[in-house]
Amino acid sequence: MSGEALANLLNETRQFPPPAELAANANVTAEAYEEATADRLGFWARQAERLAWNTPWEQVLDWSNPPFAKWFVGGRLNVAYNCLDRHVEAGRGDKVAIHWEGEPGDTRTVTYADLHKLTCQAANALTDLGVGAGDRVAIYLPMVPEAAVAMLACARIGATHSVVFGGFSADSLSNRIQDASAKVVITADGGYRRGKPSALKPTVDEAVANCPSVEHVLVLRRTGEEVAWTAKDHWWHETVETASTEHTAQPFDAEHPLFILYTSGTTARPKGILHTTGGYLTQASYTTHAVFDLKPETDVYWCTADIGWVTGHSYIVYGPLANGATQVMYEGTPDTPHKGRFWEIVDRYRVSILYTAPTLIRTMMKWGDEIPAGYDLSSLRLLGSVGEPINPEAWMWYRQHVGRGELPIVDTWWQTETGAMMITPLPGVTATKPGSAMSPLPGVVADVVDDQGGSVPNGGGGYLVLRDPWPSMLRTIWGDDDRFIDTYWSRFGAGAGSGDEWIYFAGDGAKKDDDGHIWLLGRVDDVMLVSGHNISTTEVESALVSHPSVAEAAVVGATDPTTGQAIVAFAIPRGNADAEGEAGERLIADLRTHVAKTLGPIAKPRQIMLVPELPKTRSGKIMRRLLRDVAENRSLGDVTTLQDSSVMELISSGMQGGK
Ligand code: 6R9
Repeated sequence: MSGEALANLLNETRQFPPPAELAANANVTAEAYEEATADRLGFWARQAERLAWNTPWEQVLDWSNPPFAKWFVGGRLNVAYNCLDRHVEAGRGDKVAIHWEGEPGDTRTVTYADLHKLTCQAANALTDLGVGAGDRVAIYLPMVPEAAVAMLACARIGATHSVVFGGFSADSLSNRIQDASAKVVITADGGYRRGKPSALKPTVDEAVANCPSVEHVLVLRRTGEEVAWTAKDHWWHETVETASTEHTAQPFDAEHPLFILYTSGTTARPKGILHTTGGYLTQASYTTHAVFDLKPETDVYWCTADIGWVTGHSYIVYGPLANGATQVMYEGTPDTPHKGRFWEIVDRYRVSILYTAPTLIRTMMKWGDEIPAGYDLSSLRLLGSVGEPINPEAWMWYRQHVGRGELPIVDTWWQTETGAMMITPLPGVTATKPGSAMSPLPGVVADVVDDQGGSVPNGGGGYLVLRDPWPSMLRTIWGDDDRFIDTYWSRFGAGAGSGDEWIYFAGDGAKKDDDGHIWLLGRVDDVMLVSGHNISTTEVESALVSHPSVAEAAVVGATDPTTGQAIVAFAIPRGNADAEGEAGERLIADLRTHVAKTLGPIAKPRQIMLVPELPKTRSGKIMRRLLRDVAENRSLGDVTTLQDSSVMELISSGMQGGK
């Protein structure tokens, strides 16, 4: 990264120590770092003891065949037993596992005993349908408790689940079912989105028509809308809810495949990321305990992600349930029926830990400060962020307007591939800096390297890598070991034919500040090369968002005859900003100057467009590739992963209208 561009985020000097009371009672203290440094594998072995094992492991890590890791070799356990039975057996069956709220306002309170019972029934029903250990089951459901039940029932009988986000098309669903040769699909008639029923079953019918591996389809009734029926279909209420509630969980090998999750595929063919049992649950459980400082007796936790993403897997289902947490699950969108819906939910359930995404925080900024101010958010004690780099101004807004100016924020960096959090503050230990994910967790070894794979000094930038295997790492890409090696291990180190060390390439740009803290700079594919300088999209975006009139920004490099690439920015004005007509022109001029002032003249955008929305993936990440197409006057590439396809029409037509 160029010196000029680095200046901005490195100039971010604000720092916030943990609240004294939290630090004094924190689940994890600074000693954890020392312990893990002294004996990394011993540290992870101690975290694995958080779980109930039927057979103890003989070896913590087998790395004799890199990059194929085996953790807790020889150990056996059942994931569903760890998430449900052991809490019920310990007398906590009446504790609320899920406060569920449907989008239309219907609610359910699901205790650990309820969840256990339903999961046993679903496990029996799946077994009756011929599903056994090692079979694959596709799950295509809205955000209802049965989504967690379906996953846990698979885990209980050793079937490998593949959850597909309910917004994906028949084609995407069909490809994923075929890639995994799923035997059963679990779906619903539909779910509620944006104030109306949104059907799922017709998409499944279309997808399954091309999937000979599928023998049965289990259909949950949620909306009550009419559905077409095929010979493969079974109603959930006639199959699961009539099954026996008795089921004894069998232990599986620590390396038994737990789930496949396809990465969103913004660029290439989706990759089926494979996670296994013991290591995955160990790290999901430990990070929930350590990073959220979760106190299962008193906290009410809410992760706003969808179960179709890895965040929903690790931090709605496996991590929180393994810890016996009480959590909120919400079915719908944040602005239905009004823009205060999220804060109303926090208020109603007295949520104490909130885990959400920068895209949502920036959306809330755009909607205006008065909306969260209208609710009682005093139950909150810890805030989390995941999914994209969080711009310092969005971080400050989150702390100020949601966190009363005093709550700690954990900005957690991780990926579908890493399975669980990797780089994040510890809330009782770390003095946080707005915009930085700070440090690798105890037991995790991350670094920033240059083109040659050499570790960069403090103050330098380059590529984020992970140096040692970690328990919840992906084990391979389903059915494609070569692609696994090629994608993640052949850029640096032994996999690239140099050195003995196997180095995992995360695909993200990053830098170390003068204290050695890590700042994420976005996907390396998005880095711009302007007149020979590498400039990160994240830094220019953060500079734009630091302007009081900008809520959200996306920046791309467009081919330019003189500079190689030129910076083209798309900015969403804040709710209160005057951005029409001449005022808009003035704002654009002002923004260009503002970026040049904060980052240096090299980073001044050639062009800035004021737009009402940005193209995002269904998990809320900005799709810069499409904006690059617009900026370079190309026809748009693949838009199937786009959340709202009308956004691109709006942006393209605005673009023709001038600067
Ligand atoms: C958990 C999840 C992974 C990619 C990752 C990075 C971006 C996630 C981030 C972050 C900066 C954070 N990312 N968390 N960037 N700071 N705290 O989102 O998984 O959907 O696989 O995406 O998301 O670019 O490489 P996944």
